[in-house]
Amino acid sequence: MTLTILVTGASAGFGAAIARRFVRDGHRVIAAARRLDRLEALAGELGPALLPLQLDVTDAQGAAALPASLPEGWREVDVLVNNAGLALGLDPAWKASLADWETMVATNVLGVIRLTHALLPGMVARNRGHVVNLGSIAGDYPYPGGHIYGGSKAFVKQFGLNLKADLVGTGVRVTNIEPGLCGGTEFSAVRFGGDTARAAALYAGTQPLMAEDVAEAVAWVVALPPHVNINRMEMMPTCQGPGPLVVKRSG
Ligand code: NDP
Ligand code: 8X3
Repeated sequence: MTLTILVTGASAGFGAAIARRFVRDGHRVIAAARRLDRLEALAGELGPALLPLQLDVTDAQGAAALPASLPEGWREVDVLVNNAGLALGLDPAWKASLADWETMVATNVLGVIRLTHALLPGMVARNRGHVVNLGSIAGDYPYPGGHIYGGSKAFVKQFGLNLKADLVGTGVRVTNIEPGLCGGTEFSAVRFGGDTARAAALYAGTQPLMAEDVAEAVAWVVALPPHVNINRMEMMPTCQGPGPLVVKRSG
């Protein structure tokens, strides 16, 4: 069955890989992001099964108007992949920029809830659908400098679990994908304000997850039979693991 899938943040990283994967699997993808030129290049690569859509997920009106603004034949969205998101900075909380904190909340929290609010009623009315959120291990494990980013991803995780509680009895599924260290995307360059050398250093000597690994996970949870719901999927590269708690000793 051909699904209509809306992927936010499809101009780079995971979102572009997820869009590519779904089109190759025979589905139709509405690829949303702010950088329209990137989306049009993706459409040039993937053909008419990909519909570019310029969308800033922090724009409340744009999200609310989204379903009605889609072209005829694209309005019944079967799968929403809430992927657009970002981390800004890695300084300790007391040195962090309030504007950065607010941008992370606007994108990672408000963006997710607005698009979900816009598209969920249609899914419930049709008694089928799937909301796939891009959480993070940062929503599971705290780390220094993670403050609002980790907090936003913990929200995304718990929001998804609470949606699931409401959706019992409907055919609508909800999944939180929680990746760890992942290279080959713009994530760390964005986090470090465009400092690509600092971003590259983070991955030096590692074999991180790649965007295609995350796309594989998203494709798998969506392709499962309709009675199977993966609530959460935490994934790390083999070279990563949790660390010990820290105790600061005097002397
Ligand atoms: P990238 O920076 O490579 O891509 C982020 C995407 O989000 C871009 O397409 C960007 O597009 C889009 N985006 C950002 N802000 C907005 C906005 N206001 N409106 C619409 N789109 C927006 O990051 P990744 O692909 O690595 O990350 C994707 C998701 O996965 C994020 O939610 C991230 O938190 C999460 N994640 C990433 C991990 C990693 O290590 N890379 C690990 C775990 C989770 P544009 O600028 O064109 O709008
Ligand atoms: C991205 C993974 O560990 O940088 O969500 O927070 S991490």
